[in-house]
Amino acid sequence: MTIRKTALITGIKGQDGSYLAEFLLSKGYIVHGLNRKSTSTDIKHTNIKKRPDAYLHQGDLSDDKLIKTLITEIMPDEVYNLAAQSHVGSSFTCPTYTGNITGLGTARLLEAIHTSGKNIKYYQASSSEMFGITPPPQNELTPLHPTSPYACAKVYAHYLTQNYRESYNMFACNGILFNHESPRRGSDFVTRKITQGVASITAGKQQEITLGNLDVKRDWGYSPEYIQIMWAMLQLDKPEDFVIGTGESHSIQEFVETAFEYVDLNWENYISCNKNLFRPSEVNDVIADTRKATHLLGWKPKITFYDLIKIMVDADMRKAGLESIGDGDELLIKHFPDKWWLLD
Ligand code: F7E
Repeated sequence: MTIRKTALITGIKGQDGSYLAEFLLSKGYIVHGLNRKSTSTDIKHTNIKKRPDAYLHQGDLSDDKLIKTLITEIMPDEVYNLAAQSHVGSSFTCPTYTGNITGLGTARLLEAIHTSGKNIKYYQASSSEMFGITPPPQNELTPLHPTSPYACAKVYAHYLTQNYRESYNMFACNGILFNHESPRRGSDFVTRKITQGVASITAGKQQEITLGNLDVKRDWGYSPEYIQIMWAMLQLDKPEDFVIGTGESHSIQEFVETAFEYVDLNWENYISCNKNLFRPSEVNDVIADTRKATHLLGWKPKITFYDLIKIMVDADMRKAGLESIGDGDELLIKHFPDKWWLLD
């Protein structure tokens, strides 16, 4: 008889958390998820709720007692810490909340795992934002130079994860993930703001999209691919940190141009810029150097920048009550014939 594994996912209602839950359920895991009351993303997590092997717990990483109770009562085999105040722009206006959830929340989890006495494997959602102004390409050895309260909190959590690994021999890994998107991305992140806007403009429900800095560049990949590599890290013989990305960067303007081109519109007629949306300090360019992940985990992303935009625009076209263009859906079927997540 095979013994089923149990996982605890913090941030289960978020983009990555919901995909990861579906992925682990498809692998036969029992999944527990922590989600905060006010999660604002539009994820249909009913597919998780309805599953007999999935359990949702309400609360957040500020609650010491809850975290300890969850760990001691569930005694999971694997913990995926995906919860965070993850909006970089907002972290400038709520730095203490960001520090408490994104930084200290990690300390609460690691300590609860350490004192539980069980060998629980731990995945920490580290971020390319930690590299800040350090020029690309960035890998596991690149110096960190955070440029936002969010990134500072992530740096603390990143080093603490390494510290628990080294001090207590814990199986704890940092996945330094570069931007990864999907139709489940919250609409306050730039990619979804654009694809939702494009669909809404096509449907005649919106006139324009107001954005901030169009010149900055990001290394954007597809979330369902990234959550599988989180799991793969915890299946290794020894815990290590990995940079995960696509290895190429594109500007916000390129994203805008491509998304409008897909629906046959000229972006210049629909985009306005507002300086109030600029951040006090920026990460100008990031490009993942993923040689380590390619070598040890076989990391090779399938979805390109252009595919990602098609997938996201198609999903938002459907949500806006329009026919999707079609390429995006075809790409999903081609690359993921055994797709374990629901069509958004
Ligand atoms: O911004 C610029 C903005 O908010 C991307 C999070 O998942 O990835 C994400 O962080 C860029 C920034 O993502 C708007 O200034 C222009 O340079 O989509 P974003 P992010 O800040 O890169 C990392 C890896 C994480 O770890 C984070 O948790 O786009 N930008 N105009 C805009 N950004 C937003 N949000 N809205 C705009 O109107």
